[in-house]
Amino acid sequence: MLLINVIIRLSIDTFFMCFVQPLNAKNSMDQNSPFYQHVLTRVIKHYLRDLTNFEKSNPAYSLVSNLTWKYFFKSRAFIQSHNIIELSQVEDVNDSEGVLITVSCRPKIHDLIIFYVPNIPLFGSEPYFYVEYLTTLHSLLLLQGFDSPAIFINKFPEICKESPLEYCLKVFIESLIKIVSENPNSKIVLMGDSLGATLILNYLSIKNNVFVNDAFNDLNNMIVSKDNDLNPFAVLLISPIVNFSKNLEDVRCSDYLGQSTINNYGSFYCTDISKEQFSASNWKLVEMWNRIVPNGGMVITFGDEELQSNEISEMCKIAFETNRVKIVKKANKGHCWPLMSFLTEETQDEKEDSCFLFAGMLSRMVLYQTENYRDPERSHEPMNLLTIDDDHL
Ligand SMILES: *[C@@H]1O[C@H](CO)[C@@H](O)[C@H](O)[C@H]1NC(C)=O
Ligand SMILES: *[C@@H]1O[C@H](CO)[C@@H](O)[C@H](O)[C@H]1NC(C)=O
Ligand SMILES: CC(=O)N[C@H]1CO[C@H](CO)[C@@H](O)[C@@H]1O
Repeated sequence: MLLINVIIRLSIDTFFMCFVQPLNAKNSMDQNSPFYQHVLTRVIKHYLRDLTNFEKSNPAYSLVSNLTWKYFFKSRAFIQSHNIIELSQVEDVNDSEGVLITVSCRPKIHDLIIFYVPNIPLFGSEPYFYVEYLTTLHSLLLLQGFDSPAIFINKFPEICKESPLEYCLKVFIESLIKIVSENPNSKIVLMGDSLGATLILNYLSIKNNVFVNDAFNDLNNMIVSKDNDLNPFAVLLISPIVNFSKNLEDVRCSDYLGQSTINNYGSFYCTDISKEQFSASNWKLVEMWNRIVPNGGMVITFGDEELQSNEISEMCKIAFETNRVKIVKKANKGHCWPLMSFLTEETQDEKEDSCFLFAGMLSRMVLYQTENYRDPERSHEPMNLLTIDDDHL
């Protein structure tokens, strides 16, 4: 029923936009994307006003509901005869709550585990949104030479949608401790989008004592009291939100994530938005980033049309000086472009482009550090998936 609502909504919006907004008047982001993307961003923008009201009876709920995405995933996988994803298997896990993607026919010892932190206010409690995208990435990791990669999507309780950073971090750290202690020899990569990416940055700054702050001491004790090394090997961030300062004038931005949504995020996520530890765009010292960026490196990707594009650029310039950060700035794209492209591009190649890119980067960052790859009996050599001629960016 909810799904039908959205479909009706989508078609009404499409109908209106065909009249109200002629194609040649679209902004550069929409001109360079399929029409679907134009429609989807308009619908998301409309519903983001309801952000804190995603009750199950709200039609907007079906946009995020894991039931919707589970159904989409199953039917699309069937239509495509499980093409390339046939080796990846998806299961719900109960002890550290979330969804786990693994390989059915490979050893239980994972050489690589991607710990995915969802965009908490939207999809934190509905992890199925990410399953299709991450399953595609997972199968490409297999082709890139990983022996038994796994991807864990962390599920956050509903209450986290409107909880401060500290509470979300607690959920995150509890799951991370479980994953790390169950897989002591795996290389852990933290990956997240939007507010999830922000949470990862905040986590790394607290873990590495970048700020001295009483409120964080409890969390720090929790991290330190465990024997496990909870520093990830590497990090991959998609469009982190880096500035929570309120801007009262409504900045004009063609992207779906606008200032009012960020104000909204900030009002529950930050106990005090003026404090510098919440907004990574205020972290101006290379010394800070030297502590934050893990040894294996950090990839930061964003679109040049998103609201905080300049702030992320400036932040990246400082982080770049650590020599361990790679920046991927995509032209004519908005907030979380890999996911938006995946949902709306028409050809399979274009949809999966970001998965190819990320799988290639992860293999360059991590593969040589895994034992299986160096072992003559167990190694799977990478296939060269990226060709120089393809224009990936
Ligand atoms: C997880 O919990 C659900 C319902 O509580 C149950 O049906 C399922 O068997 C459990 N899965 C595992 C692996 O324990
Ligand atoms: C953060 O946003 C505020 C309001 O838009 C702006 O005044 C400030 O310069 C921004 N901070 C940085 C570091 O870009
Ligand atoms: C993994 C997960 O969160 N599953 C939930 C998806 O949504 C349905 C309906 O809301 C729940 O019953 C599942 O537990």
